[in-house]
Formats: sequence, structure tokens, C-alpha cells
Amino acid sequence: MQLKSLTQQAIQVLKLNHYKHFTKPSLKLYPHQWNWDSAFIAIGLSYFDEQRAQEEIISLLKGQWANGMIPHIVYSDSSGEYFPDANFWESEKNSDSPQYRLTSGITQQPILSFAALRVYQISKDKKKAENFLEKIFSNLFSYHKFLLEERDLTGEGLICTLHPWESGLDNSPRWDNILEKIKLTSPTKIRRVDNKLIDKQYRPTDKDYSIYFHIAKVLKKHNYQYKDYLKLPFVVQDVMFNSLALLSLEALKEISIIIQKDYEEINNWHNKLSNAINSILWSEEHKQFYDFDVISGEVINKLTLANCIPLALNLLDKVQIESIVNLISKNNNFWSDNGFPLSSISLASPEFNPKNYWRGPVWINMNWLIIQGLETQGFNGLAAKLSYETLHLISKNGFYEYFDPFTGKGYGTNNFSWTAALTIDLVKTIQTSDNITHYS
Ligand code: 2M8
Repeated sequence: MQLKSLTQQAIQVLKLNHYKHFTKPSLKLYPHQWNWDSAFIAIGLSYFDEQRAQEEIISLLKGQWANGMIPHIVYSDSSGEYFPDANFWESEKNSDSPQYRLTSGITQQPILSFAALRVYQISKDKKKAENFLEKIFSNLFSYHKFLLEERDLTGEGLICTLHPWESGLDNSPRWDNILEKIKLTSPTKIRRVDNKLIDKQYRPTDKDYSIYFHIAKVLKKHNYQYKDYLKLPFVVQDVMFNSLALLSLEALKEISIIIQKDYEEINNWHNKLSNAINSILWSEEHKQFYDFDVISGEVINKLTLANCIPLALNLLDKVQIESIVNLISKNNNFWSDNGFPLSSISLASPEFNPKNYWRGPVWINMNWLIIQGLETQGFNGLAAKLSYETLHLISKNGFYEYFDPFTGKGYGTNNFSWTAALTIDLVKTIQTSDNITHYS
């Protein structure tokens, strides 16, 4: 495997998808700016264009709401059809939405502060990078404040997500039971572009889409204000979302030290969130982290890779670490003997489908997050092996959005930005690790 040429190809993908001050996840399928995509993209960019990496994040923050929410989509003026478009959301119904940017009305996996710190750590021009952190600190701070205060709807210290699109793992089987129970009162007219561009067997169903639209309409009806959260159709304490918020909060703490700003709130939020993740989302019985469905009051006991994301946190004990590492090791739930790691849901689960979106395929950002976790917990050998296998999959099949865990075939869109960006980071990490001789 030629790591140098793989990096060069990845850089070309990010150049191809560059538009004004940000990077589209994909030219046709996703022609706007997405929240967590931009976080991953900024990390990749920072290896070859520090200025552009910083601009990527600043551009996303232009869409931030006055209440601190960073929307899941900041719409661009570029050509290219995408639905739902900005008009669908009518975000102006909430006076906190920005005047000069069109955005969606929901947020997405909060990995941005973690990415901003990585951009700083990778950059060579530290003075400039420090100025960048100073410039964006109050934005990041108010985003965490929004999450930890406004989105802690139950008052238990956990952030609630209000739409499958907020999870970023849109049609994950974790949401099946909730979606199943939602009754559409009137037929929801849906317009789809995605399944005209990509074969529909690889995308969510029309039924899923009608419910996604329905939930979004309910949020819109509440003017994106949620005092009455028990009236909402989808309210979840999502393990992955809360874990990434905590990871980002740790990064925010570090950023505040770099720029010498001391904020007591960060420590308070941190303590509250770590305690809540460990006490509410950890199942002592199953030795696993599970999401919680606030509306039905039920634990969502499905096993997907998202349940393993807490591995990246510093709060786990030995039993918790071992149970997750065991799950993601070869020949177990997410890594078949002759296949490619890691499938997005357990290979053994009844919903597993190797081709369909977030219901089985390998996603590079998920592998990358697990690799961060393995490194945090000191499993450097396994982290290097997973990095190598991930790069091998990409070099064999291309910069696809997702991959078949058995054959490695790429699905969804090609030239997908976060696949390219994280390739650059994985190559760098592998090259600087002790395992270089083995894997280069
Ligand atoms: C996918 O989600 C969008 C809706 O937000 C879509 O299907 O149209 C997800 O994979 C999400 O995680 C990702 O951020 C987005 C853009 O890559 O695409």
C-alpha cells in the first residue's frame, strides 16, 4: 500500500469538494456545509493547508444561532439540489436563527471543539493557530452551554437529541422502535433527491423519510423551542452524542488553558456529564452503554458501533474498557474473520444489512473514533492494526462514503470528504507510530 500516494489522492478529493470557504461532503449528494463533516474535514485539511482548516470551522460558525446551537446544515448558495432545502426548515420562526445565513433547525454530533483543538495541535504556525482558538472560543463555549443547559431537557445532566438526523447515523436500527410508533396524522409529502443520485437500496426508505420530515415539522411547529419536550415524537439520550460532547468538552477545557481563559462552568458541565453518562447510560447487567428513549422511558438495547464510542473517554473503568475492546476485536461483533472492520452495527443483529447506509456498512469516521478510543486506553497495537485495515480498505476501493464489511465494495457517493480527510490523519498517525516498519 502506497501511503504517500493515498494522501495525495485524499488531498485531491478535498480540493475537488472545496467551495468558497468550506468543503462540501460531496459535490452532488451533499452540496452544503454539514456540522460534523466539517469537523473531520478540518482535521484533514490542517496537514496541508492550515488556513483552509481554520476557515472551514469559521465558516460553519457563521451559521451559529444566538442561543449557541450550531446547526447540522449551513446552506450554501451553490448550485446542486438537496432536500430538505433551507425553505423547508423556516428557521426564521425562531428569532435566535442567524439573519445572514440559511440553516437547518437542528444540530448534529458535537465533535467540533475536539476538532478545533486537533487543528491547533497539528498546525505549524502556532501563533496563528492560537489566534484562531481565541477567535472561536466564545462560539464553542456557547455551543456547549446550549447543549448542556438548553438540551438537558430532563434535568439529569444528559443532552437530548430530537431527530435521527441529529445523531448523524440517520437510519440506525437504534431508532427503529421509536420511528415505528410514530403515527403520521396527515400524509407527509416528501421530495427526495438522494435516491435519484444513489441507488435506493443503499439509502433510507421512503417510509423513513416521511417520518424524518414529520419529526422536523413538529420541531418547526414548536418554533424550535422545547419546554414541552414530552410532546415531541423523538427525544433520545444518545450514548454517542453525549460521549462526543464530553470529548469535546475536554478539548474545550484544554483550549481554555491554551488561551488562558478560566471558566468554572466548563468543569461543572464536565463533572455533571461524566457522572450522568456513567450512571444513566451504562448497563451494569449487560456491561454495555445503551441509549435511552425519553418518551417511552425505555432503554434502547441494540448493539451498534455507536454504543462503543465511549471508549474515547477518560472516565471508564477496567471492566468497561475490556467489554468494549472485546466487542470491537477481530472475529467478534463488528469484524468478521475475512472481512473489513468495523461494521456499523453488530454482524449478528437481525437488522444487519451490509449495503444499507447506517445499518451495517463500514464508515471511516466511526473507525477513526474507535481508533482514538483505542489510543486513549493504550491499545496502540490494535489501534495501528485497525488504522492499517481501514487505509487498506480505502486504497483498494476508493474514497467512498461507506463500504461493504465483507467485500469492501464502496457504496453511496465516491469522493466523500470525511473519508479523504481522515485518511490523511490516519496515514500521518501510522507514519509517526512505532509500527511504521510493519505497516508502511
Ligand atoms: C447524512 O445525512 C444527511 C442528512 O443530514 C442525508 O442523508 O441527507 C449522514 O450520513 C450524516 O451523518 C452526514 O453528516 C451527512 C453529510 O455527509 O449525510
